[in-house]
Amino acid sequence: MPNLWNLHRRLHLLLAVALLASATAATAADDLRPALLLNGSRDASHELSGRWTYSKDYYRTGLTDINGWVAKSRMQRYRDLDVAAEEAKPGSPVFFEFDMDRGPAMEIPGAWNAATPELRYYDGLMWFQRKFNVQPRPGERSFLRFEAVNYRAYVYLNGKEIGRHEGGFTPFVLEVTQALRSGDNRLTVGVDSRHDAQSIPGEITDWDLYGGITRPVRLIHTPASFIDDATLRLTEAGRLVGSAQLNGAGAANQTVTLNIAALKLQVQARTDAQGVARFELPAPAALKRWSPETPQLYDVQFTAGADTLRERIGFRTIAVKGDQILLNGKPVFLRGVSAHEEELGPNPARRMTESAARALLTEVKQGLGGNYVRLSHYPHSETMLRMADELGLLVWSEIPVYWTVDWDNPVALQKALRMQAETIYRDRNRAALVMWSVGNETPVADNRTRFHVALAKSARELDPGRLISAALLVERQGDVIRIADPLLPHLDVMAINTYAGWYGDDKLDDLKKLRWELPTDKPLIASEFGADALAGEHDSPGTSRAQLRKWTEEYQAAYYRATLEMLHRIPNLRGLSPWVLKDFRSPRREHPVFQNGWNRKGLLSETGQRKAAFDVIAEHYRLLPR
Ligand code: GCB
Repeated sequence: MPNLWNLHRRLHLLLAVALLASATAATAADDLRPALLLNGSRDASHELSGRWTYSKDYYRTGLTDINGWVAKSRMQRYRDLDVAAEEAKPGSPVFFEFDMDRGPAMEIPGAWNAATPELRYYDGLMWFQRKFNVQPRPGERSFLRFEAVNYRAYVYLNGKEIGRHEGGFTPFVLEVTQALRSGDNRLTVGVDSRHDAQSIPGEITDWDLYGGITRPVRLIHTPASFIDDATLRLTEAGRLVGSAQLNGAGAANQTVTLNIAALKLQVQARTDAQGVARFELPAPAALKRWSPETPQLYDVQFTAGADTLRERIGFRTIAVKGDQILLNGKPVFLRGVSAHEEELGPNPARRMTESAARALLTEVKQGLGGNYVRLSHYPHSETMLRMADELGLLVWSEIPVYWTVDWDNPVALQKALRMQAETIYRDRNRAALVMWSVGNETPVADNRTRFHVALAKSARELDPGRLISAALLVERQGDVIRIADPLLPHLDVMAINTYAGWYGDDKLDDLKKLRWELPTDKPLIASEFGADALAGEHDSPGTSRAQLRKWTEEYQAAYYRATLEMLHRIPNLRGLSPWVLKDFRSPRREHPVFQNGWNRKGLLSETGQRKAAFDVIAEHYRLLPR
């Protein structure tokens, strides 16, 4: 028999290589820009927060029937109909196995996992419905902007499908001008939280599932032609460079006015055939640069015809020179901490309100005396980024290319590239954001390196003003630790995660012996190091370091003292982000006494109680030379 299997494999491989080539080619193209952004604040926008009804759909029968056929009409949760009224009709032949109007309700935005105990570990498809009443004005266009739906979204308005999105942490915009009714409207969203081998992230992480509509949903009205997005940044050469993208039939050959009232700056530019107006001008002498010490933001206004887009933008430069990170031309040491997107409290729902973001970042800024936060392991909410801008905290941001991804799969690469582009277009006006990370702890291999290199290249192309990093795995031989990673030449800043003294057999006293033999031609950040402690769990006073027990606050504090001492022997160490600010939910963590579903490496407990290690870090940052 001919070796059909081999032939099949070879064809498959050829196809994969071809697809990979086309996916990588796409990195160079403008087509990574989402078709619609609707960034910035706008007057004509309504938040659709509040109570949404929901219906679980574990077998996905509202989406497809067996064999992938279209779902049975009695299962289609998105139908635009009053089920109760239909059922009340005498002799009606129809019957339904759902009723979105009479279903239970939960607060949106917010993950379902925190809504009821029954939904704590629900992982699958869930339908949501929100009714609203609007009177759109003639001639205007209408859009729905979702800040985040985890992980896949199927959106229907008044019974019509209007779009889909994959990726749990980035915004998407759908035009609803045609589907919207004057008066009552029925918005239905199917949310599928399930991950698979091709999703980003994959199936296993170390954080909560947090399915649902986790960030705000807005209905936005615009004139027929409008400013979809605008950006402005300070270059190293001291110039303000930016652009505005118009959308609509009248987008070409339009005047766009850029105005910064506080700087008495007003300039105009005309859009090209694609609706893009470009600005470049010397920065005014009066411009005050943004920094953690002086987080100066300006009200920047872009106007085109009847439309105005407002942004709060800070101006600063960030660069690497030799083994230094330079902020506004001066060396900076990043005194930080890593954080998940999870609010303080006993039952977080990843509902990052302004006050929740302020509470967390104030602990970083005031509590720890920090100037930096690693927002891990996925793009955090827009609220968080704006809060970092306002409070003055430098930010590392990353997409969840974490542990393991289907490296050889061009579709997975394309997803990651899109996700990264969606994040860059969303956040490129945030002065706080200085660094994109292209991966976290991914085992070195050719296919994985190719994947990361494609991400690094794309980030540089889309956003030339920021630094590129990745949290790398290290190699250990005896007491010597090295990085042997071909990704290094593609990074501006190296970053390493280390848990010696927590995972593995090292005692805290052993950390003294460890030798870090790392390249010294670039800055290095210790992007993670940490140990678990249950707040309130103590060793008896006077216990020697060698006798401390894991899980106690004393062990965690001693771990940090020993690790900080070790890390400061690395000559090009330029930043620290211990793992992690706060205890966070993780289904991986089920020690029945100390964890119960929580990763306990927080410097704070889940409710915000400071552990002894918090003071160790705060004291360390206070003593570091500025
Ligand atoms: C890591 C991961 C992080 C985990 C952490 C831990 O290396 O990057 O996501 O939560 O270790 O607690 O083990």
